[in-house]
Amino acid sequence: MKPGLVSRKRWIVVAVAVWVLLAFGIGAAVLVKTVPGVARLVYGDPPTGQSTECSGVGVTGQPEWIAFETQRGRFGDYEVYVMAPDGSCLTNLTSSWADDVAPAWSPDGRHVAFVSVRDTLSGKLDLESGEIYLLDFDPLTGRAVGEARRMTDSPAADGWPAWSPNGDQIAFHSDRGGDFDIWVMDAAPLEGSPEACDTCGKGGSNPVNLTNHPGDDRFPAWSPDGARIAFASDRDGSYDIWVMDADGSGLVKLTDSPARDRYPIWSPDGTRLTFNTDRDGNQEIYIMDASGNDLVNVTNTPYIEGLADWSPDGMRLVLYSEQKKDKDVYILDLATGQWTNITNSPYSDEYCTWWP
Ligand SMILES: [Ca+2]
Ligand SMILES: [Ca+2]
Ligand SMILES: [Ca+2]
Ligand SMILES: [Ca+2]
Repeated sequence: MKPGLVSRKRWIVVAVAVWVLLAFGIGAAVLVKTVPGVARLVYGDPPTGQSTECSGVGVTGQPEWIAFETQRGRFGDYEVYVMAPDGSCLTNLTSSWADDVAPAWSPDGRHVAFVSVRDTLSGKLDLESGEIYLLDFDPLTGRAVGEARRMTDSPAADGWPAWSPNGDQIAFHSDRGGDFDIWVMDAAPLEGSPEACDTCGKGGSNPVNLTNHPGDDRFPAWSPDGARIAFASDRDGSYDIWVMDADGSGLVKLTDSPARDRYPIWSPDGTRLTFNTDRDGNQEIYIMDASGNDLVNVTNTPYIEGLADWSPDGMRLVLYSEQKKDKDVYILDLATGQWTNITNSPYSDEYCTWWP
């Protein structure tokens, strides 16, 4: 065989190989970009027994959903999941490679605000500063609609979103002022494409610092009538629960304990609050009335309990507890004291919130 022929054949083999590689590479990239199912497999969630027909109907006969953060992402990252109050219809709402945490329902159930570090290098919340994102949700199917879009753009840590009852604003905590304070920003525009939401504004639309105090002010919760915002602050030396009018005036201290009192959440009728405290040696959920009286330890376990949100009828709490090897989400019936583990998973299931 002439040397020239061999080199030409080699050239043809190399050219064909390069073409095949390019074709498959581009094809695969297009598939991943354009086919939602493929994207889910690539970035994806482990099998969860998702149902295709889920109404999420609770005891009220109306749709009810519980959103929570869980460390069951493919890369050991946190995702925001949603489930019906009996633990069925489990669905991954975020499916990102990075940590997605702290979900908050809009009052109409059509949006979930959450905290993510998906636009950072490490994707780990303990290494990066969180931003607040917004995802549309369909309460009739229990599924996310479209892609998440970013609401804040600050080098500071923005977290713990909480909606105003009229859906117009989101309260959050941020250290963008140098230390942690309670801020509010506009929630709108809620509709439109991700491109349209770039006009949401860098740093959120109309951010206002409500506390503006050198103390550590965190974990806002808006009262159901919209008039007040509860939060935790260490301005008197240890974390206590405080409440202020929604414009930042009228500050009142509700608890006074050398322990850490944090994570206040209002009952649906606004007459009571749950909060987390370690005043009894380990973390428990307490309920008090809205003026800070009649404190009751409703968990009273030797285990760690996290924040507790209320069922729509105010008769039960959804909370996370470390009663088993890892954290799970439980329903606690306030009348009977009965606990029901609704995640029962080997993953860390935390930060749960009940809609409506
Ligand atoms: Ca994630
Ligand atoms: Ca502060
Ligand atoms: Ca406990
Ligand atoms: Ca678990």
